[in-house]
Amino acid sequence: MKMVFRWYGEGNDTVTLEQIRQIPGVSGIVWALHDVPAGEDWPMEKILAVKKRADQYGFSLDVVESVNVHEDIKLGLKTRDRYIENYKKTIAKLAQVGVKVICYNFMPIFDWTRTDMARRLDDGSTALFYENAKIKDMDPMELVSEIASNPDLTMPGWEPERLSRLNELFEAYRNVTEEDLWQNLKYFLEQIIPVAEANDIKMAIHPDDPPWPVFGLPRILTGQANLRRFLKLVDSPYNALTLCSGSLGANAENDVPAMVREFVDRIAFAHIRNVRRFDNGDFVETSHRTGDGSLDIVAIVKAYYEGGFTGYVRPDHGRHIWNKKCRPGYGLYDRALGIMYLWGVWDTLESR
Ligand code: DNO
Ligand code: MN
Repeated sequence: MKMVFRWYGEGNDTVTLEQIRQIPGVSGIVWALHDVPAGEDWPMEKILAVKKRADQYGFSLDVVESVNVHEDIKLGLKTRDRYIENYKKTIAKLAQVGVKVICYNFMPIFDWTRTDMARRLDDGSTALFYENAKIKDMDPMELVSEIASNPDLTMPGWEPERLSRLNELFEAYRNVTEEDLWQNLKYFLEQIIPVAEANDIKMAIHPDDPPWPVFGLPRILTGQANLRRFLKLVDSPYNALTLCSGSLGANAENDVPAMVREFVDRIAFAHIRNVRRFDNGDFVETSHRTGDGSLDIVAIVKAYYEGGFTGYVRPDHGRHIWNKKCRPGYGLYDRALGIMYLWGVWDTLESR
C-alpha cells in the first residue's frame, strides 16, 4: 500500500508539509484546489503551484480529493454537458502533473454529514459525531447556519456556493429518485471514464457518508450490492472505488472486510478509520485502534494485504487530541497515530 495524507493547501490547513514529512512512510499528499467551484475547470497555474510545493518535500501528487461534481450533473439537467466538458479538461490537466487517482462523490447537495463537530469522548478528546434523532428532526438550514456561523467548523465538501442555493437545490431534487440518480451517474461515467482511461487516471468514487438518505435526499452508494452495481455501470478498471471504512461502517449491516475482499481489484484508494456505533443509530469517530470502535481495523487491513492491494491508503479522519486546534477531523496527531497503527498491522503481516 502507498500511504498518503490529506493536505488542504497553503494557508488552508493547520498542518504543514514539514510536519507531514515526519510521519513515517508517507509518500504523497492528497490534495485539491479547494477554492475552485464545482463545475469549473482547474487552472493549470494553480495546479503547478501545488506541484512546486509538493516537490520541495518530495511528496507525490498522485491522489486528488476531490474534483467535485456539479449539482446539474447529479440532477441530470441539460446544462450538465458543459460541466462534464470542464471535468474532462481537469482530468487531462491533472494527468500532466502525474495524478493517478481522482476521488469524488455523488451525494446530492451535502457531502459528509454530522451533527456535532466536537463531541467529547471519555478520554477528553473530541471527535465528529452523528446523532440520528437530531438529523431526523432537523431543518437542514439549521445545520447549515450552525456551520456558517462558525468559520472554524467549515466542513470540506460543504462549499459556500452550494450552501447559498440550498432552498433552490432542495426544490430541484424534489422529484429525483434513487433510480434517477443511478441514471445520471451512468451518464456521467460513460462520458468521463474513456477520458480517464486515455489519461491513465482512475476515477474513485467515495461512498455516501453516512450510507443512508439524509434530509429526504436520495443516496445510492451505501452498501455492498450497490457498489457492485456501480462497478458494472461502466465495467472498466478506471471506474474504481474509494473504499471508506468509516463511511460504510456506520451501518452495522455493512461488512467492510467482505467488501474489501470482493472489490480489492477495483479499489484505487482506501480510506481507513474506525467508528463506534450505538444502538439508536448514532455514531462517533474514534481512534483507528480495533478495540476503540465497532470496526475490526485489523481484519480490514488484513483483507487488503491478502488481496494484494497496491493502491493508495490514507487515515481518514482523526479525533482532536492534545489540545491542538484543527479542521474538524483533520488534525495532525490522531491521523499520524492512525498511520502508525496501519503500518504496524501491515508490517506484521508482511513479516510473517
Ligand atoms: C471527508 C471526506 C469527504 C470526501 C468526499 C469525497 O472527510 O471523506 O469529504 O472527501 O466525499 O468526494
Ligand atoms: Mn472517507
